[in-house]
Formats: sequence, structure tokens, C-alpha cells
Amino acid sequence: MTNTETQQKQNISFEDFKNEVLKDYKIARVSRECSLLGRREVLTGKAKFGIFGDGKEVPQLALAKAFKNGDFRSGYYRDQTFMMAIDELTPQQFFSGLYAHTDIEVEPMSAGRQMGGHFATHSLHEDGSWKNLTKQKNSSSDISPTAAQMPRLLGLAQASKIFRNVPVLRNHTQFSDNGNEVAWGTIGNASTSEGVFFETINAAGVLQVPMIMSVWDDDYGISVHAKHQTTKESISEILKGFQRDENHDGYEILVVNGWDYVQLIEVYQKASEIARTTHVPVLIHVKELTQPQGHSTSGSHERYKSVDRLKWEKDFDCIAKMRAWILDFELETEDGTVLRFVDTEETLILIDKEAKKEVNNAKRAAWNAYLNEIKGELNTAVNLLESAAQKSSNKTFITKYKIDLSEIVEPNRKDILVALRKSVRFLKDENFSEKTALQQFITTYSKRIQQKYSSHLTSETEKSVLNIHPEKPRYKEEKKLVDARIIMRDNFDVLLKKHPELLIFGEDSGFIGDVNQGLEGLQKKYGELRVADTGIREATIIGQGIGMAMRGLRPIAEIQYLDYLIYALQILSDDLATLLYRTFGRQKAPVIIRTRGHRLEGIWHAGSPMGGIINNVRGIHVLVPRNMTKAAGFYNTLLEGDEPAIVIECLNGYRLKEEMPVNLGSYKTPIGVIETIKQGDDLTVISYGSTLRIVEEAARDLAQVDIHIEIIDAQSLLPFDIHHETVKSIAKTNRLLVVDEDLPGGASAYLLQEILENQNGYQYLDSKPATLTSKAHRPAYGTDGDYFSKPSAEDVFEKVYEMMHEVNPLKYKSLF
Ligand SMILES: Cc1ncc(C[n+]2csc(CCOP(=O)(O)OP(=O)(O)O)c2C)c(N)n1
Ligand SMILES: [Mg+2]
Repeated sequence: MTNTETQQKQNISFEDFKNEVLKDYKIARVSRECSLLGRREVLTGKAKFGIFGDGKEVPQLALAKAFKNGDFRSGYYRDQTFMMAIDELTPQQFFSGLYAHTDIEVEPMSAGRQMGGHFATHSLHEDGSWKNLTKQKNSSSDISPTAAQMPRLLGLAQASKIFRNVPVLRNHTQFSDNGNEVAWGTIGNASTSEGVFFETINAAGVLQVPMIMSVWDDDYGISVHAKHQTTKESISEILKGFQRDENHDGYEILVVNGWDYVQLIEVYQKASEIARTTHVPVLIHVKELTQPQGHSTSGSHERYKSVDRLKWEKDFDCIAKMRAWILDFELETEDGTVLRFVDTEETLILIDKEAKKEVNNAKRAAWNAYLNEIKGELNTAVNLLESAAQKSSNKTFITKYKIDLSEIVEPNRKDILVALRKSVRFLKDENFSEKTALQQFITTYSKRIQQKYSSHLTSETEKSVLNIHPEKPRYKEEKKLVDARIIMRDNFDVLLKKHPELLIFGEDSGFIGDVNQGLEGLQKKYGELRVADTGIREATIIGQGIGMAMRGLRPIAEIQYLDYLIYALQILSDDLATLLYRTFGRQKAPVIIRTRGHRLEGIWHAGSPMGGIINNVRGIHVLVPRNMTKAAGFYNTLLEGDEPAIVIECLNGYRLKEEMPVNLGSYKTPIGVIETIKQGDDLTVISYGSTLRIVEEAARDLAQVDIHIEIIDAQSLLPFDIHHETVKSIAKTNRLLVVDEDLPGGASAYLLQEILENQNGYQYLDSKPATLTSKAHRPAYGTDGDYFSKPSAEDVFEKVYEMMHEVNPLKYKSLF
């Protein structure tokens, strides 16, 4: 190559570099303008709340450069610049989110369900089928609780390890390219104080998974300074013990200033290389960041930052620093030419202006799109009110609502429905077609808009568990009774063979095959990655499940005992239960949580905190099989479907004898369907799980005194009895008793509401409906502690007898 050729080549690559730098600068400016204008939109009342990414722009540009197709982000509300830099968020979409536009095409993050600043990409097509995740940049959907993005991040990273190292998954190319994907976490400095942050950091170090954790450090968490948050005020300092060395696996820990564009790019490329090729986790502590507008629109940071600090934040604003670097940049070539990004400041001023204009236009377009849709609906409503008013004797009242409505400049749908629903009351004694038109509009309009807010709590696809065909267990003619845990184990064996994506992990689940031997020998057969032991860390066990399920795997995450689910309840409730809902069906995590409970003895072994669970996890199915055959059948059903569920096995059932089915792995217990396990005419007792055996024992004793109860196994609490079969039993017996070992007012109250209110069971009752539960305290330890804390067969007998005594005191004479 001649000198001039070399020179030309250098010029071209410099030209590329320059363009990239200026493009990045533009993205940063656009993002900043969004933050500035966004705040104004909230303060003028167009949007409800704003939390923005100003002051964190530059490191996100560097992150975006290292982020490849197939990678996943799990982050928090500051990451708008990153989303813009990977082309997954336009300024118009940013504002549509702020206004809560309910169209998923217009507001792709959540169809208006989440407040702005909560980002997501679409892993699923509209019909719920997977997209090719390796061909796009992926962002798991953000949630607001601080650090709650951490547990799932672990699973997102672990999926790469599984895809790389489990040979049966080699052809799952729409989810992974040989495990080369990195999971990128972001978190604020203060949120690292949360327990799940440390739990996740430790677990990722143990598992050695490609997770790169960025901490955006602006020294504050709202008004609270780092000195109250973090020992030594530095997360990288205190995590030093995690640094890998020649003798130990661990982390690579990198520290960089958030305003140093060049250093940031270098650090992010290095981190990406390490995690991607060797699956070593990396922590990047990004320091010296700022919050130009304070934490959120809820307050101003002048209240708690010193004058010096505020000045420092101005001087070290990462975009200002980047801008200065661009202006100062000079590169002398071999022939002495000096290359610059810009000759004068004019170029940057022009970019600043363009950014402002673009964002302004985007804001306007988003607002108009949002408002015009509602205004169209408002016009229809106004016309309907006008027509009805003309015919009505209450014309003045209705006209008033009409005028008030039509004068609202920036209406909500609430305004429309309030006017319509209040007006229709004035028409109750009248009859004309305009009234009918108004009524019909209210019904169809409410229904249509309601869907925008209430769809996708559970799957609406053909793979919804409600659409899976049940199949009965079949048996050999010659009865073969085995310990029930053998049925569970052999069924899992078939499932692991049948579903290469299936993984099972938890405390003691691997080497010994779970504490009750339901996985005995399966690690040996399927390897340490597919049947695995984990540390004692319930929240991140669930996080592993969520993250891996989001990447196309089918994890069964074991929580050793039901009482310890509470450690993970926050993640189940905030993350898993809301995932499908908050993404309007564009992300899913069909993780199955396997656990065991009921009939435990002890304060922290209460065994059945069901009310607490079902109240917190709407969006996740909750299944309570009474034996192992039923439980295994639930796993078989769930693996055909696309939804998350918690399956609670009966802890005292593993050694009981059950008959071994021949169609293991394929028979399916239906979900949302009750089973009547004993017929009777006098009184219906509904229960679930282990208490059913107590009820059955009581039933035998009751038969001796000529009381014949019908026993229903609820089997599935969420959803409960979708075909409304229970009420048919009440119609026959006219009496209802709900038995469980939860606290009073727990799951028994839920069942009462379902049966009496939703199924209209109240109309058939001849006796007061009753519940029999444990005492309000947790169970005391030991046989007598249990007997005096939880319902016994005697309690069931006496409760039923008492109800029958009230009906017929002569026949059923008082016992005491
Ligand atoms: C579990 C939980 N507690 C409290 C909050 C309220 N909250 C929202 S953001 C925040 C401060 C977070 O600070 P930091 O992690 O440093 O992030 P920054 O906003 O500074 O980027 C708090 C306390 C929350 N969202 N979730
Ligand atoms: Mg902070």
C-alpha cells in the first residue's frame, strides 16, 4: 500500500469513527431532551409520573455497542438511552409510554400498563409463539421494585450456559447460538443495598454464568446518600472478595467513570469478551454519574443536595463531558494532518437543535395519537347523549353531562364513562331507541376498554393450560402398589426424556434427588446441569426459573418446603405473576415451581399458608394435588402448556402407597377442575391436599351415625372449578363446609367467595355456610401442638355433626 492509500484508509476509518461518535452524541442529546420534555409533560398534567434517564446517557451508549443480537437486558427505569441506542425505543414511543397509550403497536413496552421508563422488547408474536430471540436484541420487561430485576437476570445468564453445555439442546437455535449470549443487568447504586442483589451476585459467581452487572452510581438513592447505603460507599470496593484469581473462579470487577466515553467503550468491550467467551460474570461499577433533574417528577433534588454537589453535577454531566471531548479531540496523522470530529462548535449546536426539534415533534405526534383516539370516542358519546337527551324528560340533566363532557379539552376514558353511566340513570323510567343505543354503547365500550386493562393475566393462547386435553392415568390389570415417590420419580424420568428443554433444580434436588427422593438417580442419568443442586436462596432459585423460561427453557424450580416460598414470594408476586400481563402477552415465563407442604408441625413449618399465596400470585396457577399421581399429572399438563404454576405436593404422601400408572409422562390432571371423591346427600365438604385424608376419616365415622357427606377435592385453587361443578353438589346437599389447614379467613374464605358468590351457591343453602381451619396462630411443635393447632378428624366430625344437629336436633342429639 502506498502512503496515500494508507492515509486514505485511515481517513475512511476516522470518518466512520467520527460518524459513530456524532451519532452517539445525537442519541444522547435526543434522550436528554426526552427527559427534559418528559418532566414538563408531567408537571403540566399531561402525564401522571415521570422517572427519566438523564445523567446516565453516556455509559448506556457504551453498553449498547457491546450488546449483541440474542443478548438480554434486565435493568431498571434509567435505561432509555440504551433502548434508543439499540433501536428498540423511539422518542414517540417514549412519550406514548408516558401518556399510557393502550395500543401495544404504539406503546410496545407495556401497552400503557406500566408507567414510563419500564422497558421491554417482544419475545412473542401476537399469537404467543416465540420469535427468533437470537436475531434480535432482547430486554426483559422492567419492574419497579428496586433490585427485583436481579433474580431473573441470573436465569437469563444461566440459559446461555445450559444451551452451550447440554447437548440435547444443540438444535434450539431460535433461542441461542451455542450459549454466546450475555445477560446484561443494570441497577442503581442504592438498590444494591437490597438482599436480592447480594443473593444474585453470589449465585452468579457460584454458577459462573455470562452476566454483566452495571451499577449506575450517582451517589444517591432518591435523597439518601451512599454513606447510608453502602459500606465504604462503594459497591466495587466491598465486592472485591468476588474478584477471580488464579486459584478461584469468581468475577471480573471493572471500575470506570460514567462521563468517560472512550474508557467506557473499552471497558464494555472487554467485559463483553470475557463473559461471552468464558462465561465469567463481570461487575462494572460506573461511577460519577449525575441526576440533572433529580430522582423523579415527585420532588426536587435541591432539597437534599448541597450547592457544591449541584455544581459538581453540572460540571460532570456526562453529555457535557462528552461534548467537550468531541470539541477538543485532535488526531495527528503520519503526514501531519490534524483530524477533528468537528471544526467548530456549530456542528454540535446544530445537532443539539435537531435533537430538540425531533423530540418536540415526537412528543406532539404521540400526544395527538393518544388524544385523537379518545376524542373520537368522546364524540360518539356526546352524540349519543345528545340524541337521548332530546327524547328524555330529563333532558336538562343529561344535556348538562353532555356539555361538561364535550368541553373537556384533554379527556380520559374515565370522563366519558362517568358521563355516560351517570346519564343513563336519568333514563331508567323511559323507553326509546336512543336510550337502547346509549346502553349498548356503554356495554360494548366498557367491555372493549376493560380488555385493554384486564387481558393477559393468564395465557390466552391455544397453549393455555385450560386448553390442554386431560388424560386419565391407566393401570395394569394386576394392581401394582408402590411408594408414591416412585411414581413421581419415574414420571420425571419420562418427562426429562420427552422434553429436552426441561431442567429441575433446587436445594438437595441434584445429587440426592430431592429430600423425598422424587428425583432419585436422575442427576446421574441426565447430568448435573439438568438435575441440579442449588444454594439455599429461594428468591434466586425462582429467578433462575423465570430467566431461563424467558429464554425458551422449561425449568422446574424446587422450593424445598412450602413455608420457605415466602422468601421468594416477592419475586413470584412482582415479577413472575405480572410478566404476561405487564407485557400485554409479549413475554412469558412458563416456569413451574415444585414444592411440598401441608400437615407440617412447627411455627415455621405451618405447611399451608395458602391464603397468603393465592392473594399474592394472581397470574400464576396454584395447584394442590392430594397425592403423587395427581401431582405428576399436573406436571405433565403444565409442560404441554405455556404458563407458570406452583404445584404443592403433600409432604406426608411420599411414602404412602399408590397404584403405578402405565402412561407415565402422558396422563394429564386437568387444571381448574374439581373431583368428587365421595358421594353423599347430607352435606358437602370441600378441601384440598392433605386435609382430605382427615375429611375421609371423619366421613367414615359420620356414616356410623347416619350422616353421609359428599367430599370434593378442589385440586386447583387458581383457577378454581372453571366449570362450576361445586354448586351442583350444594344444590343436592344444601349444606357447605370448607376445610383446610390455612389460617381462618385464608384460602377457605376464597373458596367460600368462589362457591357462594361466583357460583351462586348461596341460593341452595339451608344451613349457614361454614369453614373449619387451623387456629389463627401458627402450629405449635409436636403431636399435641399439631392437634391443638390444626383441624383433626374429630374436629371435622363434630363440625359436621353440629351442623346436622341444628337441622335435626332430635335425630342428632347434642354431643356435649
Ligand atoms: C422495594 C422498593 N423500595 C423502595 C422503592 C422506591 N424507590 C424507587 S427508586 C428508589 C431509589 C433508587 O436509587 P438507586 O438504586 O441509586 O437508583 P437511581 O434512581 O439513583 O438511579 C427508591 C427508594 C422501590 N421502588 N422499591
Ligand atoms: Mg442512585
